[in-house]
Amino acid sequence: MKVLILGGDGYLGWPTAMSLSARGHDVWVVDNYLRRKTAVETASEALLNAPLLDERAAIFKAETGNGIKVTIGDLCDRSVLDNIFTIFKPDVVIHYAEQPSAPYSMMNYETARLTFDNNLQTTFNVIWAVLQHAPECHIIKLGTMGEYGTPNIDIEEGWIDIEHKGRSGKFLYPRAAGSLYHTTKVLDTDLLWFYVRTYGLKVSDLMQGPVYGFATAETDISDKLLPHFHYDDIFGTVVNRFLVQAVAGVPLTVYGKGGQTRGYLNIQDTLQCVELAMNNPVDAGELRILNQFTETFSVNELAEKIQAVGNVLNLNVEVKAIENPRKELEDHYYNPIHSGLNELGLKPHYMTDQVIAGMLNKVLEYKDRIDVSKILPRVKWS
Ligand code: USQ
Repeated sequence: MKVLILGGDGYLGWPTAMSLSARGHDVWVVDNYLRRKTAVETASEALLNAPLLDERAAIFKAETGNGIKVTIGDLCDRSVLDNIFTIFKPDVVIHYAEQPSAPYSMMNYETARLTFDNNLQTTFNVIWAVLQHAPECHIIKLGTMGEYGTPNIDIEEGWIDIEHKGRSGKFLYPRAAGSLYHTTKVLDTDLLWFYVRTYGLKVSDLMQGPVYGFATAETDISDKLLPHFHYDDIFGTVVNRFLVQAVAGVPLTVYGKGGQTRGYLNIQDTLQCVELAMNNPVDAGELRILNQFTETFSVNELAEKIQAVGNVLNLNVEVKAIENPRKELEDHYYNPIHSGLNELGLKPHYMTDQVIAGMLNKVLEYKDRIDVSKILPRVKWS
């Protein structure tokens, strides 16, 4: 297939590009290096210095013979997508091109505005590029489990049947996001749903939980092909942060009571899920929503797991609850359904002790690059 990946420099975009290119697809990536720029501006540089896209694509080509086309451009500028769609006419577009950090979106007016403008404008331009140049193209959009929040009822896969005053209907599951970033994903879903039901677009919206890890089949070739790996309070997600904290000798930063429960997945499973969605396209006029995670943990459970494995590796890991910088429930019901991707054939890579040990050992190779001043939370929700 002809696959266009938006946000191809990112934590997930780059591994997806390599994986699909290695499987023989014709892959084109676009990125404007927004993440690299915002990371420098907020003193949140990643653990590993990933080379720029052209260099990574050249290394990948030299090592495997598989090509990845690269365009550096801002998807808020409509002409970037117009030009690529005119030449390439993709069968599928995988849309990761969003500002993905909840804390970044909550820093101040400028970061909130950038998150809002970038995420909505990019999704809007993707919709219009598909409408005007390739209406058969399947849009695979990365959403987030955070769109649903933590309601006191089971979370369905995107849709809910409601009976009301003797009548019934199917509706988008109620959303209650906990940050402006997560709210932009709610707005994306509504925008896509409008264009799906009105113009017959084909969309898969993947509600992803926090992803962890860095190893994929292709990253074994060279460490220069590893994705960005953030451990700072702004772009690092909880598992990756705890791994680095364990190695650095910093007590694991459990926010508040630590009962916050989320659905997690290994980076290898993101690649699988996206490929499964791609190989099983939806019909015209369908918005398919899939909850994308493989297992749920509370923050306390994650801390205990990483502490236990870290101590086997003689890391003397401590865990310390600190004041929660966010506004979120710290003790709540959480039962999200996630059968859709399993039915499509997902074979999960679970967070076993062996997997945790493998990740800790990789971080240990880069221990001297850890800057502990990037670890404690700098952004508060109020
Ligand atoms: N947390 C801690 N300690 C830390 C960091 C986080 O206790 O040092 C807690 C948070 O308070 C939260 C949970 O861990 O309750 C998850 O936080 P996170 O930073 O790992 O994830 P989050 O900000 O929710 O966002 C991440 C990605 C985002 C994705 C989302 C999926 O950055 O792009 O959409 O995970 S989800 O969380 O299911 O919405």
